[in-house]
Amino acid sequence: MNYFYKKLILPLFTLLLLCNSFITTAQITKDYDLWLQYQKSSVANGIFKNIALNAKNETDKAIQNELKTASERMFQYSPTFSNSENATLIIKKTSELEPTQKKIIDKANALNDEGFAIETIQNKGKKTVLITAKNSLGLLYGTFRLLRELQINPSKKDFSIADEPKLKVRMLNHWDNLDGTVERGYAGSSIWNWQKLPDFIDKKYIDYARANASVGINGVALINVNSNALILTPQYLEKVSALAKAFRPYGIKVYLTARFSAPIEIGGLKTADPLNQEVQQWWNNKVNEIYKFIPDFGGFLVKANSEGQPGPQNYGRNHVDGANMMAKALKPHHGIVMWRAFVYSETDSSDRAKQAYSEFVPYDGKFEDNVLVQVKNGAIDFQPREPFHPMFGAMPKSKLMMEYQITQEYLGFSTHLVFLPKLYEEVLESETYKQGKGSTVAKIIEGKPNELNGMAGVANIGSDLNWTGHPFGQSNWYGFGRLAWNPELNSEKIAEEWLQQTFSKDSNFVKMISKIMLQSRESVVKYMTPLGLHHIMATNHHYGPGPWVNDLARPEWNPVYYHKADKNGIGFDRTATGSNALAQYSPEIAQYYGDLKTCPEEYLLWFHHLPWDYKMKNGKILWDNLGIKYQEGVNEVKNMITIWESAKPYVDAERHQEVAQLLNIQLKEAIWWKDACMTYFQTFSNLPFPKEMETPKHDLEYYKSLQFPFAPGIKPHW
Ligand code: GCV
Repeated sequence: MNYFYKKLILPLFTLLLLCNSFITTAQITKDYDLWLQYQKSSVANGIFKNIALNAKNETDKAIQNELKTASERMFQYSPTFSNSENATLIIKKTSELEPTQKKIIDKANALNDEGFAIETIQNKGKKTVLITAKNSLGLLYGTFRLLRELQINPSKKDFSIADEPKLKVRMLNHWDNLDGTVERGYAGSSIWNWQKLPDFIDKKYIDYARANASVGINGVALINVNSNALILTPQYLEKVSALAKAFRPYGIKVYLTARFSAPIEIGGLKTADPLNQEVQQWWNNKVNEIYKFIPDFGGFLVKANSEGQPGPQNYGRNHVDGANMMAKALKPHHGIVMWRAFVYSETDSSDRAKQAYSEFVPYDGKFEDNVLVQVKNGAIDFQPREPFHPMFGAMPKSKLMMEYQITQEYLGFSTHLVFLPKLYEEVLESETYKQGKGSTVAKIIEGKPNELNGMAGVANIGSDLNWTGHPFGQSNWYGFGRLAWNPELNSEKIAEEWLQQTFSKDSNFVKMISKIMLQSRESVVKYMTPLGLHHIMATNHHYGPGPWVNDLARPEWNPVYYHKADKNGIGFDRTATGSNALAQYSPEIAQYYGDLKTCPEEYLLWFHHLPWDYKMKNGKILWDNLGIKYQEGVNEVKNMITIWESAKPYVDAERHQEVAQLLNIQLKEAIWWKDACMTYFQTFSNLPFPKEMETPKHDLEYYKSLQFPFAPGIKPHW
């Protein structure tokens, strides 16, 4: 027995254990590697055999490392880096190329500083791929582009690409707190380990930088806009400087959120009044100190006089006074200020959707030229669907940058599969008509040639092994980066290329799964806030439905403020008979949304208050349509589950199972949303549920009784 055990059972058991740990490690790697999987290719490609790259700086070395990893994983050989005449791939700045390459030199030199060209050329009679750019960062972006092309088509040999970013500032805003929690974070805790910094540089920081650079993200605001002045003290600046050093080879600049009251809190001053000379001097000194720690520091991101944060209005001053004070301190160092326009006031009783416009538009043209006014995509707050923010196009003499949310605060946290580039694209493509036809939101934020412009996304990244909580959350990080590089990109293309790099190049798979990704945003709108409903989420944590909430201190914190349901009907009248928020848009848009004949059903209850029996285009009444939409949302999630099931042969078992489990949670929650909202609204409509809708399992009291004091994303209490 002992012999049998030693010779047979033990080795078998060990083998099993090993296999198991191998699977687990492989799984961790796949989840962790994001879209930089560099999957083993079945075709041979010698493109990386002999690379002419003269690595002179840290960015060049980052290029080398990336190519080595990619080549070994995809084609199972290590590249040789030399300047040999037999190069299979040449990576050189335009200034280093022979004049015989004039055509491609001119092509690359015509691009902006971060642009690059990739061309297949004849070199000593042989086909050779050349990546060229004005500087190392352009070469890095060119390398990542080549790697993307090869991940999608490993046998590709002919290239003729020239590309450059349309926006200068392409950044992630982390809402990470110094205690390691993440406001509206659903993927674990913060990835910044402040306690171990500056001495411990986690490999994760480098992989984070690689992922960002691969899609062109070039800036990171490290901590929450609800800021803590401590981040500006030398103790923390030393830590920030270590992160900046780790990110620098990848072209990523570090930005900090600046708490407006910092001169008082950490500076010992009695005031933070922006017109006070001592305060201005304090910021000048502070900025000089920051640049000593971080010579390429990007600048400040500021949330002021918003949701209780301090700001210039505390001293009877305005946003221009506050922003320009910081801008003046940063200007000598080429730093910028991103001043957020997310404001709504407890003393302003007008429609919350109008307040940011009213507060900011009068100051058009008054901001310093290194100030970007950072505007959320819609006027309320990152809802599943909002019309574009009326500030876009309304401040032609100022620079406006876009703020999107990548983390899914109002879109099912990290448990729902929702492909957000579809939402981003819808906003970017919106016509503002502010500067005539064709002045889309994308064109507005692109601004005038060579001027400062940008896009920010509130990160969905955390300490989870897969970074984003949901494997498909990675596509939102990826897609945000791609659109920040080029706001005119198409979301379908983004979905496809992400799937090809992250999961499988199989065309059946890509067709099937890109379809569910592209439909997923509409589904979440249908099962949460159909027909233009908005902000009816539960209080504070925003997890699940709470349309009944009506007892919060400020009126605009209550969902009842937004849906205005009563026995006569539902919806927010923002036409001239109501809040007239429509007047903030161009006359074309005001007319389009204001007229019930043209207003798209998606925005019906955003702009109109309508009776329950209002006849809609399909001949059915509003109440029935509401139920039908909720049900459609639920049905579409069921369909996602079926399609994902049939994708099993194309996806590794672990990630397949992960997504399958999450989709089941999504279905449960979609049903919860439908049932809770329809049961509540029925108390006003007094009408039976439409026959198309599955009957709720519980009564309203049950849905109202559900409490989630420990839902993630809010300040923890123990
Ligand atoms: C960081 C919403 C969120 C807050 C967030 C705020 C903002 O209100 O719920 O968590 O605060 O937006 O964008 O400043």
